[in-house]
Amino acid sequence: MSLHLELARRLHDARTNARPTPHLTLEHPLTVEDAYAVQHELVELSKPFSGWTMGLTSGAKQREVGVDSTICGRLLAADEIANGGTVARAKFIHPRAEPEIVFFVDEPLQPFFDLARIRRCISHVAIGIEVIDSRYQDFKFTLPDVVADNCSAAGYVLGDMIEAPFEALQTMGFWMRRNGVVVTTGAGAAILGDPLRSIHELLRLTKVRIDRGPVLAGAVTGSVPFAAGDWIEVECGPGARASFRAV
Ligand code: OOG
Ligand code: MG
Repeated sequence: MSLHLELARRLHDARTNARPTPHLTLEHPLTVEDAYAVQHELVELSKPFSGWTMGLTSGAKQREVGVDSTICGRLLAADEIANGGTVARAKFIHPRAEPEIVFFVDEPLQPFFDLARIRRCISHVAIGIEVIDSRYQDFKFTLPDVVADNCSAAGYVLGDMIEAPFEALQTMGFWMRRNGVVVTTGAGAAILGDPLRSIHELLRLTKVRIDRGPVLAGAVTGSVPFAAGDWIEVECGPGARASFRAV
């Protein structure tokens, strides 16, 4: 078995059994390229995919985890949580929720596209929530570790459509409530100055054609932990919402 597959199996087991594992670079000096190869093997073990997730596209997130590069991973169909639905806390190790902007791609994006071309391939934008759950002990990792771990992706809610022009996303306010209390706030421009740039970044990182599906642009604010019984809701200026309850 290749080392990449062996490490992917270790992460897959940690995910399936909700039991953390020490981060990989403690034992293996992985490059970022190796890490994407591990991620590839990992997501192949958990197919089908439903889209993409961008990570660490805001300063708030980069500071939270102490890694200052953008990263990308795959959304897994099995990880979707219905908007307004429930998810079992026991599925996760140490889950956290974060507010996301979701771009729906419905015409193929090519790696060389500029922002204007990218915009024409997006049918609509929605608000969303991502559940992140690092498979590593204490949520501690380096850049290659988090890439290998599919960017801590563990769940996502696709929420209401955001009815506003693309330009309005930059100054739009986003907030998240836990049990009705506002716990984080931010503006769309926290994501690379303009959330649409996150798609440009995705194309730069993957260098592949992206046909369709939702792309999470990366959290607008830092993440917050949640426990069984907690109700998490995100909302933005035009009133679009997404929520779930942990049970
Ligand atoms: C990495 C995942 C980051 C985002 O939106 O920035 C991410 C982590 O925080 O564990 O999903
Ligand atoms: Mg995220």
